[in-house]
Amino acid sequence: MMKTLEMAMMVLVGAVWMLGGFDRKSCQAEAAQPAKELTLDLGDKVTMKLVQIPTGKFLMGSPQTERGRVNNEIQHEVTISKPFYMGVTHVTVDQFAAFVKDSGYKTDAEKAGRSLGVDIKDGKLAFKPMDGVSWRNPSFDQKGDYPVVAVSWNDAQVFCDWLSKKSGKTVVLPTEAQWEYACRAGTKTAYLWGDNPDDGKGWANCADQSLKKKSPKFFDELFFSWNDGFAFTSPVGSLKANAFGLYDMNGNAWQWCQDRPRDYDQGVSTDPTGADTGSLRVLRGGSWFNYPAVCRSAYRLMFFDYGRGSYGFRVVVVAADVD
Ligand SMILES: [Ca+2]
Repeated sequence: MMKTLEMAMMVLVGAVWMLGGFDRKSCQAEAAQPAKELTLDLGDKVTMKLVQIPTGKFLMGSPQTERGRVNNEIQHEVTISKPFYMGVTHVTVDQFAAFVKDSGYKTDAEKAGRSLGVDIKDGKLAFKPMDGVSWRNPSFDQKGDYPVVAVSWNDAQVFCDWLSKKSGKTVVLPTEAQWEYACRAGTKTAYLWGDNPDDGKGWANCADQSLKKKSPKFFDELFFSWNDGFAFTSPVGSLKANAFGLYDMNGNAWQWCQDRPRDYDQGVSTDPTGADTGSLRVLRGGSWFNYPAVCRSAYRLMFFDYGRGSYGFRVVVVAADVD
């Protein structure tokens, strides 16, 4: 009898799903409601604004027909079962400076005395190990409202631990699933603005005509066709936000996720997290340095725990700690 009931429930749940009953409660529909906000005080007159991301289901990964697709983006249904708050922007230089001032922390690049800086030679740009490169000087100009870059995954962890203690909330990096769910905000296209990279002007700071001017031989014809006005990083929050109110989810600086890479072959899943072991971490979103295929919402960059001038991060806060 119990088994019959359970089976009936499963059929009912399946039918509701197939008819789109859960779809009507999509993340985009919920995003239309006034979103709850959270402001954290970092001291030194610096604050951080976060917005609540509601629970929901989405298709993680990309369809086989997507231009620029990579095989590790197998599309699968993911449920985000717990709401969370996400920084509306990357962690900025000013926010990171408040952390450093309070904690005295030295980043991995500062301890090593060097990191990957930008080298432009004969019209071609490359990242190369350079002395003195760190978040204070990523080898190009940065202002206080720019995303902090040249920080490692480990640096981001220490920042999160510090802000957790300071705020009394649980501050962490997003899982890869949380990141893509928050990035898409209900969209199913390659980019937030649609499938055509040419339509992205005003949405993202990527490898555009400004970068091409500085580095004409770099990537040859793979630049975006538009000019976003920035060869390198740009002030956070200055372009269009997605439906959740998040800025720069495609472009500006890569965003470290909490996870080690995992295969997408597990199918339907709830709140998936990364692999338990491995030396790589996942970064998402693309950056000022990247051509169209790499700035897609589904693209997964996997890299060692090492900073460079296109790597930054944003944080999330467990909603149960707030509401
Ligand atoms: Ca640009």
